[in-house]
Amino acid sequence: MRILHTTPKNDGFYMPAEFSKHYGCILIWPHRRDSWQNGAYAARKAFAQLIAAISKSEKVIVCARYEDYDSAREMLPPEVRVIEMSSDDSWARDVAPTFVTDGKEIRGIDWGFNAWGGLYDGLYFPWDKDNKLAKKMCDQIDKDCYDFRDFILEGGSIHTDGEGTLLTTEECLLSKGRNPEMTKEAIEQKLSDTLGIKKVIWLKRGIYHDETNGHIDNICAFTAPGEAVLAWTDDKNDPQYAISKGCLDILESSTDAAGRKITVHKLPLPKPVHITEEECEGLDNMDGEPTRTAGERLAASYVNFYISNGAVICPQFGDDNDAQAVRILQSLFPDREVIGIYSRDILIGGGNIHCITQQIPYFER
Ligand code: KQY
Repeated sequence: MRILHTTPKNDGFYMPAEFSKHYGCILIWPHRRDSWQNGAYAARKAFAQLIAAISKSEKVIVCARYEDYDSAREMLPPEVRVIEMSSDDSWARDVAPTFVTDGKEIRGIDWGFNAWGGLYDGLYFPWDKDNKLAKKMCDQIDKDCYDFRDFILEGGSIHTDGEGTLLTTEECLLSKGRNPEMTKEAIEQKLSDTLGIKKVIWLKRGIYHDETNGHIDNICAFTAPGEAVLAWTDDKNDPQYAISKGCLDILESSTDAAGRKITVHKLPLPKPVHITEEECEGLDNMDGEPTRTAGERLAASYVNFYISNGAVICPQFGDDNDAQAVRILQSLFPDREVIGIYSRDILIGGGNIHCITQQIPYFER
């Protein structure tokens, strides 16, 4: 594996859309006691269900720590590859490589990772194992790796249409804990050099109370070039209403890199989800860091789905809107089966299905 110090754009590489063909998907077996209840047992069951669904149509690689290897191997289907890899937590979207392609070959990008805000407002310390995972994964799958460790970026903070447009939020990419020395224009230039982006659509904020500083992948996602889903509530008393309305106004007045207007499909939110006392009791304190507080609102959203080659796998919360979310996604992805997975035990960790997956695009060589 080569570590590259050139730019993907100059080398003719760009980030493809998640809905283009994949080679496979990377996940990390959950283990962190302050993220996942009861020694991560419930979360592991939800991860295993998701992994079984993804592995029906693409390869799956699961990273497991030395001490969790047997658990992963026993709970996962035989066709899933389990590799030993250290990590601080289990958010493959944010710590695994972002892949770029020239249409034939793929290469990884190793961004800097600082646990969503470093010492300013990061979510745990230390994060050094997570920060090494992307490069190690490129080595595992024998793909060259671009070194952009001087730029803090998580995969969950960007969505692309594969045709030069990138969606993100100001709340996240302009946050003080990421790249405070960079202007908005300098960040756009970095996204152009690294991902081949020609147009950035900046939404203001992500889902209310999302601890990632408003990752885009919980509020808005491309479903096709020129088409996006947006997390939506009609409840004007919910603080989410003004956030989603602000996003809608920006999306409806934007054009993409190809000059197209964007068709926005509203994806209803579940009713607000709050963590219970009992769930909090299942979380263990680590290194004196606070865990969650009973009654805290969790950032539940159906937008946090994963698009595999054969399916769209969508979070479910036991809410009246679960079926409606599946129906809307099915109408937008007629060639894939939309599968709902009950994911409250993933949500308790602070993210959802998209946050724990990272696609590896298809490659010829
Ligand atoms: O949503 C994500 N991409 C990551 C969430 C991290 C939560 C840590 N508790």
